[in-house]
Amino acid sequence: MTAFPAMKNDLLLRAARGEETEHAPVWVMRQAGRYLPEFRSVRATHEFFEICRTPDLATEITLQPIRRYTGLIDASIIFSDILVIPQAMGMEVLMNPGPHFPDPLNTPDDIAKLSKDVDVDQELGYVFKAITQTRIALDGEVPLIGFCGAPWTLFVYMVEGGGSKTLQKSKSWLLKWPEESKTLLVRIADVCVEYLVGQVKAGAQLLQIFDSNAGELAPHHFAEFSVPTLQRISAGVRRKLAEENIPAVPMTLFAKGANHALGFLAEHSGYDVLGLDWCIEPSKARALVGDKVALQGNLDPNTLYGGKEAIEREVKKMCESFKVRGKTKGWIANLGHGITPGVDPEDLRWFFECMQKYSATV
Ligand code: 1CP
Repeated sequence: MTAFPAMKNDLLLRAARGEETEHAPVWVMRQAGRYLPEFRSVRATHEFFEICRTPDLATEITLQPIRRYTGLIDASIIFSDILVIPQAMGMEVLMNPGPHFPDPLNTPDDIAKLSKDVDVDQELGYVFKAITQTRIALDGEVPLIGFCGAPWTLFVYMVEGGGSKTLQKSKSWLLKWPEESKTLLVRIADVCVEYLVGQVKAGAQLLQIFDSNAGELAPHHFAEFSVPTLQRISAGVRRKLAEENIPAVPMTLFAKGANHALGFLAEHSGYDVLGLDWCIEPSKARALVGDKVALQGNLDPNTLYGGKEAIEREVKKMCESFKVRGKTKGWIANLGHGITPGVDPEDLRWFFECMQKYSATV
């Protein structure tokens, strides 16, 4: 493995291990994205997946929020998308402006169209290259997060052919063809494992799995169809890293809308950090998970449209609810979902400033 610059700020990694920190490390999902004029300016002349596939561009965009918010932001996340896995499995994915699959999986017979034995180094080596380059360019300023989509969330895109409000096709799959659905979910999970291990080898220091569609499932369907592959990923990544004598990295699971499962996930999912959406009180979430895991989240992203006073008030409230006896411990501050394109970057700066102030351990 490449020797990387020494870390100057490891708050994220300490919080992920459940430790007490001077203040909560903070980053936001989709922090390199359309709300930033410098992102839109690169996007004006480059296609979305062209940026993902060009390490110099992916590095540049990953660094944009780190440069803009130097000293206020505690993590970077590699610029890419969860849909690079369906691409690696042989599916065509367009972004115009949302994701579109011209040839989605209509019935289990279509599983045969997916590539067998995906060679992740060949198919996704461009992400590994971007990670290594970015880790060097960061020069130890903040840790670098790698990520992938959870099998259930990717299954939905592959079957629906894009974003969907009802998930009618994917739910029909689960009900009509439960065994074939599980076969597909496992196929996706095994690519996720190889992909995440490759990201760690390339320099990723924490891994996040996005199960953005978890909350679309009834609790018993989440338990039957999503949880087994989430566990397969955490166990598989840990085993493979150990086999190759590579130190483990913390793993975060963001199962949006699955707060009903927090207690179970803390005990049995194999993740170090659980991401929260904004629909649960932080203190309630902490009571459910005990000290088994660190927590990440969870300000409603729309708070950033409420003006400075509201942002300060909501941040203060969130900090009071996350703190345990005045101390910030095992908490990574974030929004409860991705930042949206209309946010004023100066309002995000104010969010970061308020976070440093109100999350400080007293
Ligand atoms: O045209 C553009 O520039 C598209 C906007 C965009 C961006 C900035 C897309 C298309 N993807 C991304 C980057 C991205 N996506 C990151 C980069 C790192 C970061 O800064 O956070 C990450 C982590 C993702 C993850 C992702 N992509 C998720 C999971 C997180 C979430 O928000 O729930 C999902 C569901 C996607 C799919 C996707 N990609 C892009 C869009 C617009 C969508 C969602 C569309 C939909 O289904 O409604």
